[in-house]
Amino acid sequence: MSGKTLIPVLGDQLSKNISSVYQQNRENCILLMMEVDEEATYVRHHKAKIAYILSAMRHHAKTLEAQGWLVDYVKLDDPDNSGSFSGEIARALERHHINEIRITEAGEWRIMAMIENWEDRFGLPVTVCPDKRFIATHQDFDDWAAGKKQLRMEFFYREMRRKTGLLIDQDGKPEGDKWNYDSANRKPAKGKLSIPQPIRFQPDETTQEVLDMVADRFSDHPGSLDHFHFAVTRQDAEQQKRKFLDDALPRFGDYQDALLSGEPFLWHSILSPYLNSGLLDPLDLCREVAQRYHDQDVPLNAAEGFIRQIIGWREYVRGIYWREGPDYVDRNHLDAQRPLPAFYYTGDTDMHCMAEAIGQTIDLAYAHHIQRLMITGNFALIAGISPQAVHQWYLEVYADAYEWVELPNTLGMSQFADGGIIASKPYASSGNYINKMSDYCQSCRYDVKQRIGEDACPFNALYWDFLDRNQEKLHGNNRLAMPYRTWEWMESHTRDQIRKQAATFLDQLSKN
Ligand code: FAD
Ligand code: DLZ
Ligand code: SF4
Repeated sequence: MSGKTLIPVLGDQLSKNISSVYQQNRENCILLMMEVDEEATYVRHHKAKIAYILSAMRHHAKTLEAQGWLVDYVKLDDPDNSGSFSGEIARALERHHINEIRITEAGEWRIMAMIENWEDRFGLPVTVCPDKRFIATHQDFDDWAAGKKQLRMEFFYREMRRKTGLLIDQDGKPEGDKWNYDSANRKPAKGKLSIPQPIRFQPDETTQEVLDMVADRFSDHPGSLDHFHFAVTRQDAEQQKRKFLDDALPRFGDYQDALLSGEPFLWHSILSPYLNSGLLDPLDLCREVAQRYHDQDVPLNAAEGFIRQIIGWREYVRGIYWREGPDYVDRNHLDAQRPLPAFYYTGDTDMHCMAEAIGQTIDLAYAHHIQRLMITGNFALIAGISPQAVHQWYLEVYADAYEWVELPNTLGMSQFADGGIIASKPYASSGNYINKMSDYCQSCRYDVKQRIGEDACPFNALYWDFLDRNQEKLHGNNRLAMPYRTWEWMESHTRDQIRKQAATFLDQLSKN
């Protein structure tokens, strides 16, 4: 009797036509879905992130079964569960007569290394299929990058616009004659505004079972389950998508960089967990956004701004992740060594901006881009926290975090630890920027206008101290010429006071 094909379907491969399964014969295949301890604990993922992934996996398995696939589903609390993907493949090979393994490439170097072992370990042919959910293949990205001194997202993005035809007019030019409307995307959210709220989905029986199991098994992991709100099925994710397109997209462009107390979502889509695990398709979503523009439902700065995030940034960071290799994670250009302060897990700090961003992260496993970049990321950067510690935190706490997308954003864009492959200058700022873009400073115990003294906003002294500490590596950066000139123009005793202020704060931070 000839054997079957074993197709492991990983937790972020929940797409309708995942390449490993696409056009396979249902009779000849066994789809293996594995809940394993190793994936939940290689870093201590937020409880809600684990619950989201496991519940989405369970719902997806039911859909696949209803379509006639044979699904072998291993639950986390199965007493024989070996705890790892490789261990579960070994067990599945004992249960079934298998003559080959087929899998879509994984989203992490760690898992790819594991898969590369399988042929030797199991003595079976292993086919690794390319992940077709992205617009650029690895080859496309490498071809684009070849020979370039700088890999700027903007130029890659234009290639992706041309490749997809999104917001390209009949003459092959960008809609509105401009590629990028970023400068029209920087309004602070001030004045009377009606902010749309995403749908909060109530847990069904399957989700409740998972929530109970996660609460029980991962009680020492960060985060709360009390506010669990995720869609866990394709239908619900589609519903959330429509809500975003109708209510938030029209103003997404204007307020993309805004920050507001007590408003975790603003005009963002909250769709990243669904895009990254496969419940939503990125290109379909962008086509719908472009259609809304063509139907004159949304302005060009909104449609372009949104599409840029997906076919630009999202594709670009993936390209960088795979191009830079498995040791990208170890880079530390600025040699930052400080441990992550404990308040990153509690939000217990007097810095109101940090308390807001971290507090909602603990509650919701979500923060929007500017909170990640200009609040928690900016603070870690100017305080000299180890980029590896910062990376681990971001990978743990966000429901959308998988290494291919999280690492380049954290280590590259936010911490400048790759020396400028992604960002042309460090995203470092004083309290001034935060005050301009948010209302946070109005209810903070610190004074954003002060640099020195008990009440001075910590971001101020830390910002200048960061530039001072890293002169050797950053002084030659043209984009920092202005701030360095300002620093040099300051009286020498002012500079000393700033250094002292920063040192006292950092000293205190280490004791927390
Ligand atoms: P929206 O603002 O509505 O944007 C729409 C979509 O665009 C997002 O859903 C996402 O798919 C995509 N997108 C936007 N910005 C980026 C970007 N810089 N890189 C990749 N995709 C982008 N995004 C993740 O998906 N996973 C991560 O682990 C992650 N870690 C990050 C860590 C740091 C330090 C920073 C600065 C950014 C990180 N991002 C990450 C990017 C971005 O912050 C999130 O994609 C976004 O906040 C998700 O919320 P949203 O769906 O409401 O996004
Ligand atoms: C993140 C995660 C978690 C917490 N648990 C599982 C799991 O039990 N089973 C599974 O297939 N996937 C899980 N994942 C997602 C994987 O870590 C992800 O598929 C890999 O990191 C590849 O990107
Ligand atoms: Fe943050 Fe400083 Fe503003 Fe306080 S004053 S909210 S610490 S930027």
